[in-house]
Amino acid sequence: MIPQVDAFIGLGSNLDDPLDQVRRALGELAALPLTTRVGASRLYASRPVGPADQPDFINAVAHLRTRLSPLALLDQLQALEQRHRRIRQRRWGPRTLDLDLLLYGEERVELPRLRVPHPEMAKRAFVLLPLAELAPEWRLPDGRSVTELAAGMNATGAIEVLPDTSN
Ligand code: A4P
Ligand code: MG
Repeated sequence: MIPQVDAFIGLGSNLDDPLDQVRRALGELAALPLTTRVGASRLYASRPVGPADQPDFINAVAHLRTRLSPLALLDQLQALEQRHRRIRQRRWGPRTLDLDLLLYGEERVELPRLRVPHPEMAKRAFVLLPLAELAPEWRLPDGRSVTELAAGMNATGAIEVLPDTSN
């Protein structure tokens, strides 16, 4: 059996009640097989990266410990996206739920279906800010610190933490 591995998932939504999409998805991640959810960031509202003519996003990051392999975890994430009736349209366009496998332990994966670390993560405030909140001591496989990457983001006005009204 695969030993437990720390995995970080980026959640994003900008359609069909994004707050609800992300909150539900955080619960669904906690229920994945062979997996426990050990943490979740606060929710962040962010301006779209990529095409600007789309609604703002809600983003968050979840910290899992899992015995699923990277591809088995991706299968589970894609099944969850389908359950949220995600309609795939244009690249970087609006979506009801996007689940990205950001980090899987210290592993690198380079497959047609899966690249880990997520190739865009080090450039994206909507990933780095919630990730640094959740796991400030974490490093990418190349040694870069999550906290230092987040501190290097100039995202003033583009992303903000939402007040916690969920519970
Ligand atoms: N894939 C490869 N690596 C991974 C990975 N690490 N995690 C493959 C998840 N999937 C991965 O993804 C296309 C294919 O990537 C999948 O079939 C999977 O096998 P997709 O989710 O179907 O397509 P996409 O999301 O439209 O494209 P992409 O490049 O994944 O977009 P991103 O990077 O997910 O970005 N702005 C804000 N503020 N907040 C956002 O959340 N999100 C995006 C989408 C753009 N702008 C945003 C946000
Ligand atoms: Mg994606």
